[in-house]
Amino acid sequence: MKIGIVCYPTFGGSGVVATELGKALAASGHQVHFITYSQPARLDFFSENLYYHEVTISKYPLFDFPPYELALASKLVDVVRFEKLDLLHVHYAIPHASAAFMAKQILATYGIHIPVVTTLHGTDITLVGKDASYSPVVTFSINQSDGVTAVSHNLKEETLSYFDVTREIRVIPNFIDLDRFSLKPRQHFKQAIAPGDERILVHTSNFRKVKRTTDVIRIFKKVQEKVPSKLLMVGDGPERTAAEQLSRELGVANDIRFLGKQDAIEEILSVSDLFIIPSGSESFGLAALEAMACKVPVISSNTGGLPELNVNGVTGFLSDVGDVDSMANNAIHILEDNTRLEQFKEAALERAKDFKLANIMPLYEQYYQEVIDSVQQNA
Ligand code: GMT
Repeated sequence: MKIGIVCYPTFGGSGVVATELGKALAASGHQVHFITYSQPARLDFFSENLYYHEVTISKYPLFDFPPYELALASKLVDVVRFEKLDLLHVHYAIPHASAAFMAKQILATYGIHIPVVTTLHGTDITLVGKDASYSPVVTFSINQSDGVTAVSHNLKEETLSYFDVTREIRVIPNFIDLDRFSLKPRQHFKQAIAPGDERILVHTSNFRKVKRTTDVIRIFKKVQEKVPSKLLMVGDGPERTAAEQLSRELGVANDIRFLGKQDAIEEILSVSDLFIIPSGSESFGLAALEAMACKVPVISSNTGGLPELNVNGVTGFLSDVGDVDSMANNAIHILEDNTRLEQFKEAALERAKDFKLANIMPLYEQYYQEVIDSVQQNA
């Protein structure tokens, strides 16, 4: 198949899923065309089946707000026509699904009926999408897509409850490349972080409010009172300053390392004992899956799609959003006993295997074919 992929090219979860999916599809023989405003972060090598088309936006002085959606729609028309694509797969509804709709209408005037699949990732529905300033467009463009996927059953239900969606939504969860995300021997790094053989807790995110990064610091403070430990905070974003400030106020700053944005997350996860993700909302929790693939159990909130990944009492524990005491007690329960910690680590890896790339990519391929067949029948 010749597949066009539209995504945010930055480090966010939706861009990572889109890029990894495109790379895997290309490796299995499909021709994949990425169409974005800059080179996706993880698209950093040459492959004969991978193409990149940059969307350039005119900076005409009249435009206080350059119309990215129009530039994207024009680029989609161009790439579909000249590369003869079979399907467009857009990740994150805003503004990709509506740009794809516009491109689809224009292409129809050339007699081309391009199937469009939209994947909903979470904040495009739970935060931004349901905002009144976007919701009519989000509803319309979901319904006008030829296929719609959501990354968890919970996100599917949320979408159906927020929007008047008539289109069937297929659940295809996030996936993990176990070749990249696996436990690597990094004893020297572990020794440098925890010279007294302390336990290592880790949190990775974009430090947005929804991630509740200050809860991570509060949980760590309580854990540290019972189990000698260190905390690695990976990523950057608006809440980082508040988290750093709180760690000073609570007197735990010397045991926390803020590492900023890191590419080789798997190296950091490889030295970690416990992953903390207390999010206020999380459609799937790709960061938790990455941790589990590196044998790191998960302390999470019980919101969104997290219960579909983290098995309570087996791969980690689930608590109500904001229940820092429960999360800390669960973390202590796992960390205070070597045998128990090892059981949780093994179980985390076993669960992660359910989401391995080889299991999930065929679900997309099969869905693409269904959507292409149905568009052809109706053309
Ligand atoms: O987590 C973020 O804020 C980034 C966000 C994104 O759209 O890039 O991630 C969302 O999509 C990921 C991939 O499908 C999911 O694993 C994340 O759970 C989801 N984030 C939220 O729902 C907050």
